[in-house]
Amino acid sequence: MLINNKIYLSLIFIILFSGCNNPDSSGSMLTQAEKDSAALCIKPVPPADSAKFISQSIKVYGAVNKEIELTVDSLRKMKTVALDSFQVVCESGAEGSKSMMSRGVLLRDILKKAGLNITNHKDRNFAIIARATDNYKATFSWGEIFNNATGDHTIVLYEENGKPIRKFGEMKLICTNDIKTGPRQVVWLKAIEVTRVN
Ligand SMILES: Nc1nc2c(c(=O)[nH]1)N[C@H]1C(S)=C(S)[C@@H](COP(=O)(O)O)O[C@H]1N2
Ligand SMILES: [Mo]
Repeated sequence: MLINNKIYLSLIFIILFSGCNNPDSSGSMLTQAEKDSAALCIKPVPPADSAKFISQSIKVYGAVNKEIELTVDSLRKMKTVALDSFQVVCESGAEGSKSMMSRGVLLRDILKKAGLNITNHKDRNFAIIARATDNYKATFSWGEIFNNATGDHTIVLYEENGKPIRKFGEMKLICTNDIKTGPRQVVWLKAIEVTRVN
């Protein structure tokens, strides 16, 4: 009986811990090349294809009073903010790109222009989703943008190193006070969606 119990316990241990050293125990069958490419922060795009990711305007839509579409030209006409330098750091800790002399418009001012569709004093649970042409996205909340310092640090850029953003343009969104700035940098920005959280 004692031996049987030991065998039984051993079996349970084997079943529970057999997946520990194998990150692919979920059954996915990725090749090494696919794993390497998934680990890259931005998929490398051949120059011939990069043009199709570039967005020339951003739509602001969803729970807003007025849907708007902004271009680099319309951003230039708004109140702009300048940034001396900005370092991208991936969630992994790896250093990404560094840029100097950037210029853009606060996401808060863009949202004010469209106007959040607020119906009463307690109606302030909105998710704000920055969307890119490659389906990359980052999320913000009403509280962060309108009632927290993050609102002063979330910018839609149209200029980097004193020049228009080309390869990853024409506009990108950044949040300079994130701990790791990579995750909420959205290059190839194409839309700002406002969703009321019900
Ligand atoms: N549109 C888009 N934006 C993106 C990504 C992406 O794949 N697509 N990758 C993100 C990740 S994971 C990181 S770390 C940074 C890398 O930015 P960098 O190339 O400027 O260093 O961009 C972020 N923005
Ligand atoms: Mo990343």
